[in-house]
Amino acid sequence: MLKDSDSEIYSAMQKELHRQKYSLELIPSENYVSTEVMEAMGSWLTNKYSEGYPGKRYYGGNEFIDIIETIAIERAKKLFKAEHANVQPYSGSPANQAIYAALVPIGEKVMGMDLAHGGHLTHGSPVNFSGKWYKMITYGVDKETELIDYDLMLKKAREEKPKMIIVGATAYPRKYDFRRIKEICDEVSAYAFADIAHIAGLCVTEIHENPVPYFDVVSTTTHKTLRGPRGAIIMCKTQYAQAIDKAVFPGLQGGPHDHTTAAIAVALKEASLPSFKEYTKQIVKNAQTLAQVLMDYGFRLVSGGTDNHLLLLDLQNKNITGKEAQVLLDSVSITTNMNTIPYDLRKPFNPSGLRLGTPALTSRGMKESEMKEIAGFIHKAIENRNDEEIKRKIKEEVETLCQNFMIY
Ligand code: DSN
Repeated sequence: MLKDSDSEIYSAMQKELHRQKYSLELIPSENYVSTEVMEAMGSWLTNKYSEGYPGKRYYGGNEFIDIIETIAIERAKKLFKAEHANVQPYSGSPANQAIYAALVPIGEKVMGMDLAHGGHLTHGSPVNFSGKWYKMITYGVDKETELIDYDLMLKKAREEKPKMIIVGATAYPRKYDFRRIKEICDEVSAYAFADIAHIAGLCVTEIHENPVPYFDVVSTTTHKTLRGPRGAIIMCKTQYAQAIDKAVFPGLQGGPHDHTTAAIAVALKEASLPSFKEYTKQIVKNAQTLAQVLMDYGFRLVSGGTDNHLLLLDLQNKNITGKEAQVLLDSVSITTNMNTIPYDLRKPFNPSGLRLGTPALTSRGMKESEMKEIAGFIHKAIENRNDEEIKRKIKEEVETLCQNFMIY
């Protein structure tokens, strides 16, 4: 047993389990997977090498891995209505890198959402491969509405003629107009690429539109609203299937992580059940309740609310930075993450914003009344940030709430 053979790792794992059980997990990109997903993940499948694809491997002994990967592919295709699916990318960034590698020669122009407006590192940040290897054109949100400025996107696309346009973000609380983006891509003959990592669970349950059937290529991680293991899937039109598969293996990766593939398959089955639709509906109801009550307490939300699983607080009127708020909330067992807000005057390591999300709390079974209570904890902690006694009481109340919605 690990407990006996490696007490250092065992002890840290137990402490992390305790933290996950007794804190309120509000990071929008995190979730709690089912014990069945963990059973597949923590299994002997980690022992196998399977370079290649089902039926075409470079190692013997893959007859059962082929069954598992084929099931994962078929489930992804059915759930997302995809013509082709590749379930091998190790995570979201490698998946996105494979898409660039498959479709756009290095040095060409690609358009993505500005990181400072909610985009992802791989959508063109200068410190990432995307910004280093490609000529990145950015679009962002309008300063007043804080919604994506599609007119500016069209104008820039006409002027710059990028080879690919990426839609998707890590801190955008609103729906995307996928149809409009596809029209812009078509007008300038750019590949339409949607990175739906954050909202995949909402797309498969049609709470948000699913772009997979008509976009050229779509990537998603599997561990956010989709509630699977850490991993990724690329889906594309049949005409790009060979290029995408070659870019993943042998282009960028070696052997797939077969234990992850099995866990993805398990999560995809769970996501096809009617209960998953109820779950994703509740994620959004919870986010909207949290948003409304925080606004009632005087918090300013970027774009004035949310359509999805996340909210972005602008803390400037609360006289606290994102980093200070994150540390403060950590001290009362509420886990969040600091984030820049559009047009932020502060730097990313101590920005003006705080990003909150409801997928993990919703997995615990929490509903609107708990969201109201949690908004109250956040408000009280920020208002009484220097009062140790009040913070101690909030932490106790948080732990009692967690106790009533136990995981694992
Ligand atoms: N790091 C992820 C997030 O937290 O949103 C995006 O990849």
